[in-house]
Amino acid sequence: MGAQNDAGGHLAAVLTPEEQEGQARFDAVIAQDSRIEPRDWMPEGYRKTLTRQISQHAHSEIIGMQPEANWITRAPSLKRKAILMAKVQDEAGHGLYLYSAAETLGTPRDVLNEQLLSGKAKYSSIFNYPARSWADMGAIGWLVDGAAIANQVPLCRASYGPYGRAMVRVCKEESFHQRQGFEILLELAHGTEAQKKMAQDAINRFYDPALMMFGPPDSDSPHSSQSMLWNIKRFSNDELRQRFVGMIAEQVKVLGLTLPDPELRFDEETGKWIHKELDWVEFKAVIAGNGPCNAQRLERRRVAHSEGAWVREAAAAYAEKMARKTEVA
Ligand code: BYC
Repeated sequence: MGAQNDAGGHLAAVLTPEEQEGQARFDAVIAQDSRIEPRDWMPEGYRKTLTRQISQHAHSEIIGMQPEANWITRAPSLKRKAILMAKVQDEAGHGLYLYSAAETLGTPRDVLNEQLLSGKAKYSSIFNYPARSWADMGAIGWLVDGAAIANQVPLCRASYGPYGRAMVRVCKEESFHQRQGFEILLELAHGTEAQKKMAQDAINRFYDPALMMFGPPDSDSPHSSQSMLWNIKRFSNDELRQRFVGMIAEQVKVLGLTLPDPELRFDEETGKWIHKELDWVEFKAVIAGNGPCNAQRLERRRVAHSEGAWVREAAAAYAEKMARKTEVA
């Protein structure tokens, strides 16, 4: 690809004939709402956007293991402990599918990992809030995994094949996660007064951060419109946020608890749910690295990575040995 000045004097990319052919094929695949695969030609912007989104998503799964892993040893029963361990392991698995999907776009996993450890890469804002009580395991499952499902089900139809396919399995597992979170809250809500209070307190603290998971308002979302044209995102951040609010507004009634949102209502005229204004200054601070737990989460990840060095070395040595064996044979 070369570059030349366009009519406005800006530097515009000039495509070679092969790239023009690739672009035409790419446009046709997107117009047919079909899938782009790793071997296909794709515009650099598409590759970059997907690498960014998928790797941020992978990092979120890996960092997202921490708030819950901290509660494994404090789970109130053996059954709860086994369920929580399985959930945290699922999240590790999601991270692996997603790093694999991101790698098919050409950036190796150790580069992506380095971006996370150096603090350069983003991961979901939600994981920079502390998990203070057992009820938070319920609120995380119900609200955080619930928001994740609302966001990720449309991603199963993302135009990039490896991402869409990874999302199918992730969503199935997230559904189980949400149900277990809801069930924790249900049990607490029907327990003692203190347990009910603990469940309500967890919902009060996680409601706003869970709504922020959908990203900034549409008016302040630089990537949304292009990602929607490329059939990566199917709905805007605000659209998914209000849908999610509608779901939990009904579910919270079953719990006999409330959402901390006096403005919450269904607007008959627009057919949309209206929720309170969120604190976007706080959101920006959290994604810039200044949330309550950002430093702690990254430090824990760095320690875990360095403690796992021997596993990577052993795996690399084994792979090398096997490769030599094949050469000799
Ligand atoms: N937190 O133009 P926008 C899980 C960034 S894990 C942090 O709207 P986009 C789970 C955004 O990256 C759930 N950063 O961007 C795991 C961009 O920054 P850059 C994770 C955020 O990409 C364990 C800038 O703000 N889910 O489920 O079109 C236990 C402008 O935003 C956030 C995913 O990753 C945020 N909340 O839309 C339990 C889903 N929001 O790159 C559960 C896949 C925005 O320009 N990702 N930013 O520096 C997506 O669907 C989209 O990337 C987003 C944002 C909707 C998140």
